[in-house]
Amino acid sequence: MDPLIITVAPVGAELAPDQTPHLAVTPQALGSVARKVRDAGASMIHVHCRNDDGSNTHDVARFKAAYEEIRARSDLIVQFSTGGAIGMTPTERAAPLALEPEMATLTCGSVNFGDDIFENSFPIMRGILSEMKRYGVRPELEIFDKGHLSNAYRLQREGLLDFPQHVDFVLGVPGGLDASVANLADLVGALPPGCSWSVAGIGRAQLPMATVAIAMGGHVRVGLEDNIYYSKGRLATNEELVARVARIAQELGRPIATPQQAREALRLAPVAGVVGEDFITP
Ligand code: KMH
Ligand code: ZN
Repeated sequence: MDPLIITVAPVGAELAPDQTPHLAVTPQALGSVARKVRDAGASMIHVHCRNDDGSNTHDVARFKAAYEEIRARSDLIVQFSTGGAIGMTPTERAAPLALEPEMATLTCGSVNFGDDIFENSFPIMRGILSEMKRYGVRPELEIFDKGHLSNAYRLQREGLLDFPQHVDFVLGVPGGLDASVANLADLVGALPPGCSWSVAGIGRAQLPMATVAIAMGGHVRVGLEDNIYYSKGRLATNEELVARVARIAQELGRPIATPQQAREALRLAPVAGVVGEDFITP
């Protein structure tokens, strides 16, 4: 099977600093996480940023500092969030794309999000996609519900998106599609030919979804954005969550992708100044 791409989502926007001591608040802390998860087997990092007080920000200068810290300490594929946090404007959410990260997320539709609504109307999606095109940023399609795939096909018909793409199924958000093997298999079966996919199971669904994806030939996203526990009542670090996925993959005979291998699999251009490293066995 293809080498496993492990994406880490270490920060997110919903986590409060008093929920875990392991939230990377500063760009320096994010750089340190990048190094540790790289050593544990990650090949991509999904980036949200916080202010020093832990509040959410999509400030371009803060993203630039985070990007530089990650790049200085690792060869990970850097993927910015364009989802941001509930309440951010679409313009705010898209602003860091000007830094030309290799990838960024594109959530393919609105979804209930706990008691809130994560708003991704067609005008919002078109606007974010056009900024991605402008800055040469590759999207990762975030699918929280099956209708989001239909929305992606509509964007394709409008000529704004071409396939194949890399797709991330975010399953188990309260308000989105449940994290079940049947739902995951259904979504994978509905993908256009040639798409690669990963799954991000929320909360306690993270580990079973990751394990199933490894066996199915998909890829995996883990990290504190989606789940803060290693086991019931025991808080996790990002590197522990990555290392566990890498160990399970090794037991199942699935090799782990280095960032360079992941770039090749995702057809991303090599990044000037980024030197590939060998995978370090956890
Ligand atoms: N924080 C959520 C509202 C993304 O990063 O693109 C949106 C989110 C998705 O996390
Ligand atoms: Zn995110």
